[in-house]
Parts: sequence; C-alpha cells; structure tokens
Amino acid sequence: MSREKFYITTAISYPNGKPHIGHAYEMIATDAIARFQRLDGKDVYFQTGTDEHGIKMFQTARKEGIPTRELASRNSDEFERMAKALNVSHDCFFRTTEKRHYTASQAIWSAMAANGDIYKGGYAGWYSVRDEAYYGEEETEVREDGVRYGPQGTPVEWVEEESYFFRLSAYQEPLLKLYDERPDFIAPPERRNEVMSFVKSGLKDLSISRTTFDWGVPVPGDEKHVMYVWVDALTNYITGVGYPDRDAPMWERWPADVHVIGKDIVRFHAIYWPAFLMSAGVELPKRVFGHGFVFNRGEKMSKSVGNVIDPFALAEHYGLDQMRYFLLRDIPFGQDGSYSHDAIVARTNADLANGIGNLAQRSLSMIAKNCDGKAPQKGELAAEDEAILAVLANAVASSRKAMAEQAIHRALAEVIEIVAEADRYFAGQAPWALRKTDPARMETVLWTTAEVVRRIAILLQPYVPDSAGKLLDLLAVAGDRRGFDAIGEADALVPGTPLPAPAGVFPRYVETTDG
Ligand code: ME8
Repeated sequence: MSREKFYITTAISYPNGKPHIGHAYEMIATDAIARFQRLDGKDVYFQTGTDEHGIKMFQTARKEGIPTRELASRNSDEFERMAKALNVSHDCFFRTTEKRHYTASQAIWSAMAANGDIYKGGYAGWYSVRDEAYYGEEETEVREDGVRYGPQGTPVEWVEEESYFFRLSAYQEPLLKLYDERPDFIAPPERRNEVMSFVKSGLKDLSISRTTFDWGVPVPGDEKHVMYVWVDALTNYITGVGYPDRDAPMWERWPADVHVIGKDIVRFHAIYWPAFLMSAGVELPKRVFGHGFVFNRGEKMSKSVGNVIDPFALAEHYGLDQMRYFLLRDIPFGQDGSYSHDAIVARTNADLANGIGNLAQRSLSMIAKNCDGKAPQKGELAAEDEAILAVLANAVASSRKAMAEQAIHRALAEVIEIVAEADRYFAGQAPWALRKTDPARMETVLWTTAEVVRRIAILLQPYVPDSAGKLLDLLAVAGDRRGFDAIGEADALVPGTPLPAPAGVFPRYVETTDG
C-alpha cells in the first residue's frame, strides 16, 4: 500500500545576511511538523532553501564589493549549515540560482502569458527595496523624519520603469471564492481575515518584471527584463517537485500540504501565489500557515539595533533540544513570542531537566540497581498502572488532531502534561518503599514507569529528536520501532531485555557567575 504523501515547505530565506533566530524558528517549527508526519507513517517531503535573486541581494553585494553570486553562495551555505546545526530533517535545500529553477520560472511565466494574464506597461509607484514591493500612495505615510514609509514600516522611493504586469485584478473574485470555499486555505484565522479584507478592498495588477538590474531570471522573449523576485521565489515550491515536467514522478507530491511562512509574507502566499497558479493552470497548495514573529525580550530584532541573536550560539549555549523545546512549547504557533534568557532557563529546567529527564533518570537508575540492569518483570497491572498507560494510548490521536491544524504548542503541551501525571503515579506508588515489602510489585511499577517513558519519548521525537532518541536508546528500543505505530502494547517494553547503563539526557541549566 502506498503511504499517504505529505509535502511541507518553509519560506526560502534571503541570503543577504546571516540567518537569525526568526529563520531558525521557522525551520524548527516546520521540522517538528515534518517529523511528526513521518513518525505518523506519512511519506514526507520537506523543502527549505534560499531566495537568491532581487534587488536587495544585488544592492547588498554592491555595498560589500563582491559579485552577487558570491554573496548568495556564501550566505546560502550559512543557512544550509544552520539547518544541519538545528537537526532539521529537510529532504531538499533549494537554491533559486539552480538551473532547473530558471526553467521552471520561465515555464510558469509562459503559462501565465499564454493564459492572457501578462501584459507590458509602464510603472510608476512607491517602491520598498526591503519588501521588494510597490505600494499605493494611500498605503504609505511621510513620518517626522521626512521619509516616506510603506505599510511594513520600511522606507519607500518613487520608481518609474517599463514593466510587465500580471492581471491580478482579474483574480479578485476567484480568490474570494477560494477563501470562501476552502476556509482552511489560510491559517490561523486572523491571517485569513486580514487577507480577505485586503482582497475585498480591491486588487490592482502587479508589476512582475524589473529593468533596473539584471540579477534575476530573464523574462522569456524579452531579456532586458528580469522577473520580479517574488515570481521566481514562489515558484520554488513547484520547481522542487519537478515543474514543468508534470509527468515526473516527483510531481505526485504536488499540491503541497502546507507552506509554513511568517506573517509578513502571507499576502504573497495567499494572494499572489494562488493567482499565479490559477493562471498557469496548476493546482493550488492545500494551506498557507502564517506563524508569528520571535522578538528578543519583546523587541523586534534588527541588525541596526544590534540585538540579532545568533542561532548557532543559542543552540550551543542552552543545548539544541532545549532551544527547540523552548521555541515550540513557549510560543503558541501562529502568535508572536519573545525570547529571554530567564524564560528559556525556567522553561527547560522545569519541563525537561526536572520533568521528563528526572522521571527517566530516577526510574532507570532504580531499574539498573534493583533489576540487574534488565527491563523489569511485569506482574499483573493494578488499576493505577492501567490508568497511566491509558492516558498515553490516547495521546497520539490527540496530538494528531492538534498537528492537523499546526497547533504544535498544543500537541507538545499535551505530551508534557502527561509527564506530570506520570510523576504523580511514580511518587504515589513509591517503588523505593516496595523494594523490601513487595519486590514483585516494585518491578511492576518500574516496568510501568519505564513503559510510560518509552511512550513519552516516542511522542517527543518531533520536538527534541536527539534527546528523545537517547531516551529510546536507554530503553533498548529498536530503530524501526520508534514510529507512532509502535506506541501500543504490541511494542511494549519486554521484561528481561538488557538495558544500557542509564545516563542523564536533559541536563539542568546551571547559572554561572560570569553569565
Ligand atoms: O521573506 N520571527 O525571506 P526572509 C519569525 N525570501 N520569523 C521571521 C522573523 C522573525 N523575527 N524574521 C523573518 C523572505 N522571519 C522571502 C520569502 S518565500 C517564497 C520567499 C521569517 O529571509 C519570514 O516571515 O526575509 C519568512 O517566512 C522567513 O523568515 C524568511 O524571511
């Protein structure tokens, strides 16, 4: 039987600088979803990468006095290195400077043109270099500093150029129909509302080519123009699965199940992208999820403010899984969140070191000492044992429900709440007291606890893959019995199985005097 396919993407980042915590956050969150679906038996394809064209790249390279391609490659390598450092399980790291991507971008352009949606005109308007977008006069404002700003708070300048246009205005009604018929197309709901009211207020045709620089995909048949970067950027999602060759085996992966992106680029993904695809006659993705922004102690990070957090340093300092755990557990996915030293220490010490780490450590070291280093014997289960195991039997279904709507924080919180119940169970059964009075019962309690740890570790893999894997190693769980299908009784810990010597998996963060 062929497995259900699941295609997930992150945005592709601009490699005009080094990756920051916002990029790391998006990769980690998308990775958690991808890992979850894989563990749930799906045939997952996960694509991330870099968006290397556009005027911003061109200008940054000029400022640094290096060729644009060199800037793109140097920083793109940093993004790829970050994906590895964050233990991201992507299947493809995509670069828009790849040759196949030129073919695909020109193909979608030609398909839109063949459909009568592209025409040549002149453009004059307020242009933001940062956003790579033109804005209507009414969307801009002149502030006290005398500078005119666009709706995203970036400076805009008046630009006039010959340009190709995409007939976006013709897609106003089809888009509104799409949002109505498929209420799940944009999530979370507040993002959907924003997009709908924007589209209802009227769509203007979109300028989709540039002549003022040449760093981009040439427009087919008119090489004086390069494509507006968003045309080729969005196309990465289909290039990656074989477009324009719709007979390619990879093409079966389209449509994507979810494009995970930040809230600042929802407009591009929920308006332009479906309009381009409708025009080109390509099926639409199933969902666009706009996550929130990560702020440093409530402030937006920026290079000029100097509070950009280096994600490599963060992972190194707190531990990668600690960092992943904090971001996924603390920030409701879809909302903004903020990071601080105190918050990450408090959260990871409480939930990981003192929570699951402590439960595993205490039960496994008792087993090592009292059960000859083997999985304990399982006597008849008492009602309390059955009760705690039953909580876990239902956990997959519940996580699955949360993950179907990308509520990563909820799926994770539910698993972690079970640790507290397991702690109460362990304290209540007090196996240390049973050691003398009823050693057989002690073994059953230890078996139950170890089995609970096994199930929790299976469920924690999407979020803290390395540490959860170590817990499963400590329980001698085979590599191919770690999926969600192995959570039940059929795969339960076999009494008498030799276990490796226990080791701490979630170290406690200890403050040092030098910070
Ligand atoms: O927008 N917190 O690239 P990008 C959370 N190339 N997410 C953040 C963030 C923050 N502080 N800052 C940025 C682009 N992001 C385009 C995308 S897709 C076809 C083209 C997110 O490098 C941002 O919302 O500016 C986006 O999803 C991703 O990081 C890349 O941002």
